[in-house]
Amino acid sequence: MERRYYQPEIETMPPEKLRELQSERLVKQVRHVYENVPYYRKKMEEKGVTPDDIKGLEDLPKLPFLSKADLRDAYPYGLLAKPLSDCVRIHSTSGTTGKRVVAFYTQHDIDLWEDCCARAITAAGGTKDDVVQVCYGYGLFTGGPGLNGGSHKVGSLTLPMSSGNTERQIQFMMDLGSTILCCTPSYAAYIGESLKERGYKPEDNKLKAGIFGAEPWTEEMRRDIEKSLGIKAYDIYGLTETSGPGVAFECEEQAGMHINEDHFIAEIIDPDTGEVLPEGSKGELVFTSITKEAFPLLRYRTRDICVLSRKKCSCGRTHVRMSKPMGRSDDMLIIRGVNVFPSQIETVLLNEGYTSNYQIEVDRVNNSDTLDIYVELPPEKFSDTVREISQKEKSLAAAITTMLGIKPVVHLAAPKSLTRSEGKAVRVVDRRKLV
Ligand code: DLL
Repeated sequence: MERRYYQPEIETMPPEKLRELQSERLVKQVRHVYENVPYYRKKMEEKGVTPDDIKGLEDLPKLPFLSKADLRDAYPYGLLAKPLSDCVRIHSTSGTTGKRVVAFYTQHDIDLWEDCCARAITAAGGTKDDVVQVCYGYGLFTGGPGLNGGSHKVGSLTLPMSSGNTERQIQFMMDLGSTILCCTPSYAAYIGESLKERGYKPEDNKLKAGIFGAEPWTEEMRRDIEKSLGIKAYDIYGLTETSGPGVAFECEEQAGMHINEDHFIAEIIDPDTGEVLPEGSKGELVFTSITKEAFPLLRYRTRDICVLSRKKCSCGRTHVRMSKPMGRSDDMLIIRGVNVFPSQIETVLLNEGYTSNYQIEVDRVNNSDTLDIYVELPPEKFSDTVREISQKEKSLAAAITTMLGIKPVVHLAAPKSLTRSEGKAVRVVDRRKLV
């Protein structure tokens, strides 16, 4: 098979040289952050570290961690390392209590991020002759803009579809002969089903590959999607805080995602103790971005649990591979591609005059996530008429939709009818088998 690299000299850089490059960039980045981000400087001072203590990769564990809580504390500008006038874009992800995480980009940051996405598209076989249909959401979410930029860099014809309007997705796919599909795996599965319902066979479309991520998906789901669309399906990983999609991507081996190590240093830590774990251990993934200018997070705890492997890959890339995330070390759920914290739902319930007796049930039916919320009526809201109950359900569902951006089905239950737990309350039942 022909070699598919976008930046071959970097993607296949000998490991020792890559380590040297990381060391050099880390030293520079720590100084940049220390000098420009008072919030992080204070954290370093509290740990008794100065930029002079960081001479290379081996000194990384001396630095303090950053977490989502820091991002909320420092919201909106507290972690900015460049003057706002040098920034050209923001992206954002929903936060726990309505406060969002906002990430800033200079033009240089956008450029490097798009390179990462271009590497992913090239690894999936994309060239300037391809037609790349991007149906990740566009807007504050990083999915659409990231893959869009990557596709431009590769020189492919880019269809900036955004998500939804499946009828139109299918029409463009068929009429314009899309060859690469970029969206969440659940949407890919849905498009596959929709094509079948309309009488199309897998060989009727021109697709050859798909680049799917932003939510957990299984090998079984991969096989289903590959079969229903007649393609090879590639995983892609990333998070808003570190730029967006393209932090890591799969090559033709489909055996773990190569982390773009010239831009990100990856560590695996014990989520309870913070101790750095040896290669091959399962733990929380931590990233240090060594090239970002505006929002350069050092030792950022992703809360994603996974394993790293430095085993040689037959694709020729030398960058470390991460496994699919196997879960999270916090309670964040990803439902239909949207990050959801149970506390967001609880906030709405309490604001609307309900109690904290509720249960969230998540399932995946026909490859699409379902969200059901069972809520106890407080005695004063209890009513016997079906109409009144159904009105209350609708208005509560609307309030939750405003908070989360996705629509739940709300089921109101009689006072004291939900099982009380004797220990920790089990608020979330996730029936999806994602790993
Ligand atoms: O989901 C960025 C992205 C867009 C990635 C498009 C891939 C494709 P956030 O909304 O900030 O950013 O969510 C980040 O999503 O910490 C993981 O828990 C989860 N996640 C992202 N990619 C994958 C994946 C985008 N391939 C959070 N498999 C991360 C499993 C994923 N989980």
